[in-house]
Amino acid sequence: MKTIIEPFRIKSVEPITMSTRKAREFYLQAAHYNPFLLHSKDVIIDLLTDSGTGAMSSEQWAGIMRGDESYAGSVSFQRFERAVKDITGFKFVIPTHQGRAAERILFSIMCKKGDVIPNNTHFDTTRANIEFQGAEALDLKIAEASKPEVYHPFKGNMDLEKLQQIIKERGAKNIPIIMLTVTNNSGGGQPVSMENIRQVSRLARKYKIPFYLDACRFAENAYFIKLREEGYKRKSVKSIVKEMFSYADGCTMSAKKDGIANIGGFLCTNDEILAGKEKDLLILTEGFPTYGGLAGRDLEAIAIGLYEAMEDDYLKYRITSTEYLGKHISEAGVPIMLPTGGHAIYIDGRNFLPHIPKDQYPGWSLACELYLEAGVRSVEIGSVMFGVYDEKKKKDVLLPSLDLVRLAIPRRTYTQSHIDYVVEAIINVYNHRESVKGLKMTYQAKYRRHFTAHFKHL
Ligand code: P61
Repeated sequence: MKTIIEPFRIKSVEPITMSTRKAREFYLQAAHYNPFLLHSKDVIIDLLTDSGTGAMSSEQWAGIMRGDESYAGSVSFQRFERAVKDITGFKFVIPTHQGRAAERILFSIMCKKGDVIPNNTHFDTTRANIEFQGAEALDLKIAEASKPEVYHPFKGNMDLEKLQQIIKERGAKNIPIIMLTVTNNSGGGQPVSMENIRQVSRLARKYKIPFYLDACRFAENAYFIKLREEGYKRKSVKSIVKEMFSYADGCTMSAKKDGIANIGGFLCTNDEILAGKEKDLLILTEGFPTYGGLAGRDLEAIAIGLYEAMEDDYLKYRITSTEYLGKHISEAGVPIMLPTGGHAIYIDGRNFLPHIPKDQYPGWSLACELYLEAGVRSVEIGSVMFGVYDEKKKKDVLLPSLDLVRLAIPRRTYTQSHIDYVVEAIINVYNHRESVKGLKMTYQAKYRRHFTAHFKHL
């Protein structure tokens, strides 16, 4: 059969409230043209994030009922720990309420002012937690990753020459950790090859620098290795995952992604002394080491979700459905980051709306228009999110090189017809793109302005 179907039946449904364009014009105006400020009930298809928005399976819901809520020594923790150890092979497992809590604990202990931490591309919470310690977060992606139109099977790879150079320039003693984000979220959900993981690990070991994976989308990364890397076609995803983790000394994880849970995360290490320090800090802010800020029921859902995320049929459907969206819009002429990644499609906003100058936020304008057209919520990753505003000059003085619009696909949540609806919406907007207007920012907060900024149409 050529048709790839969702490998599940639907047992419980969550209604979507349909709306008219006129109603959406009212909602968006009330939200000051900021999709983050919309009420979720006013959104038809929500592609803001794939984080914590997945649908749990009947097995996970059964696990929720089994959750042992004991303060200490919970059976649910034992199940969770067993699953994480089995999948990753790490010796010590520390539960956290989500990924950034794992990052905060790790970096508070491992890094100090003046240190540098290389990654393919740091995710924004990772960068923020490193910078909070006074250290430097350095992105060392390969050159192809900055060219949306260029095909490369593993655009998430780290540039090994640059890594070697940084180690020489800065000295291994000032590099407390080397990280790889799998898949590379900021670069479009692009995978990292096993060969690259192996090489980065080899360099890290040579200089005795601990090597960590930001493992949020480990299963999707493993599936790309199976599809695209020589020698892995016949291997199971579970064995590929095991090999990926075997090259690392630890990992941070947001279980809201490939844990297919609504909340949760963890931090792993093979270093007993480090694990002890991490547990001490965990107790201070997250909770006792057998729950780490989570309920026993969450630990159960994660323990089950981590295995479900590695199932072949699920991954085939997941990666194909993301690719399907990318293929259909790019065939209609819509400029996107290629090849399509695991969890999201990134539209090149500046190329989509070339008549809108950079300082009128073409990516943000496109995200707004997509909402008005069909109630589809996406997120701008560009000038509003990363632009640098000068208080004195009263304008943005630094804008990023791309204005991307991310359509992140929640796991097991939407069906083929939902994706077809999104394709139609994007193509409709593309067909009337000349009429889309730019925006002026009328209010911005000092930090992380995209979450609360206000805009008006020009
Ligand atoms: C996302 F706009 N990602 O992609 P936590 N590492 C990586 C992530 O993708 C990630 C985290 C660590 C989100 C959620 C998100 O400003 C934002 O469990 C590769 O969210 O703490 C999260 O994991 C952090 C979106 C987070 C944002 C912060 O949509």
